Amino acid sequence: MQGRRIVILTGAGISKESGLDTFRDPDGLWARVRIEDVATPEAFARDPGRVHAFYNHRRQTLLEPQVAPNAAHKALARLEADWPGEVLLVTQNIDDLHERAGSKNLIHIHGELLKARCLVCGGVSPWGEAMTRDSLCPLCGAEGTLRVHVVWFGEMPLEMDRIYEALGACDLFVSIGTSGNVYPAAGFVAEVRAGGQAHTVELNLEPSDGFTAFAECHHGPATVEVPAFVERILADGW
Ligand code: BJW
Repeated sequence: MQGRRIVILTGAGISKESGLDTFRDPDGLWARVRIEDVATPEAFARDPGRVHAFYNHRRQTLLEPQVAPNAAHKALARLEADWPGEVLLVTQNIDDLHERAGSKNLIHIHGELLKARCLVCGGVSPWGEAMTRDSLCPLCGAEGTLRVHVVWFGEMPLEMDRIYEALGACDLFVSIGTSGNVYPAAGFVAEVRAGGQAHTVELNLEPSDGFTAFAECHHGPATVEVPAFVERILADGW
């Protein structure tokens, strides 16, 4: 197993047991707010106050003391530390629970809740407080030009070249806690399979929309399935 490369994709389901909402479960965020009102560039242009309020609330929740990495986040950090090859973690999540668990080789394909981006200078800065229409850019000083550093529908996800390169070269692809509704992430398993070499695994509470594309599936809570899977991979490979 020396040198074999692993790519892991995570979604909102991995952070559910840490106290953060998913999107498309019956109690998820999209059951309470409309995507068109909070998660598109058009929504932000129309009503920035509403979009700021949506992300301010989620940032406040993320920073509550009881929200912490769970056993699944920690198992993936252990995999990266102990695996004798590259492990790339690609998360759709904008929370920082993978970093807090100790993951280092990590791409936030949909951005980060604890960062702000300035629409004037383009700079990205750490941001841990409420954002308003009057907030000042810490880098250029402009007023009212900040937005949360996340990727909305219709925008280009981040670091796609690096991700597709890793997908094309990996030996194992594991998808965890994602419903498989949102592209391009939902298409990663097909990309890997087109290469023909890698083993593909889904770990999710229930079968995702694209579960038939995976060679192996385990359905149950992430805090159970992910540590068990990591244990097995570190002991026996796949
Ligand atoms: C558990 C669990 C537990 C629960 N244990 N599991 C038509 C066809 C194809 C594509 C398109 C199309 N029309 C438009 C598009 C493109 C569009 C898209 O995909 N739309 C679809 C709705 C069809 N995509 C885009 O616009 C993207 N950009 C783009 O495509 O650019 C062009 C491009 C071209 C070529 C190459 C590359 C790019 C941008 C998408 C941006 C998504 N943004 C959001 C919100 C912003 C961030 C935020 O506010 O947090 O990102 S939407 C939301 O969905 C969020 C998530 O990251 C994303 C994925 O959700 P996720 O993580 O899968 O969560 P859920 O809730 O859906 O699923 C949770 C799962 O966990 C469930 O299965 C549960 O069962 C499970 N679960 N508890 C384990 N305890």
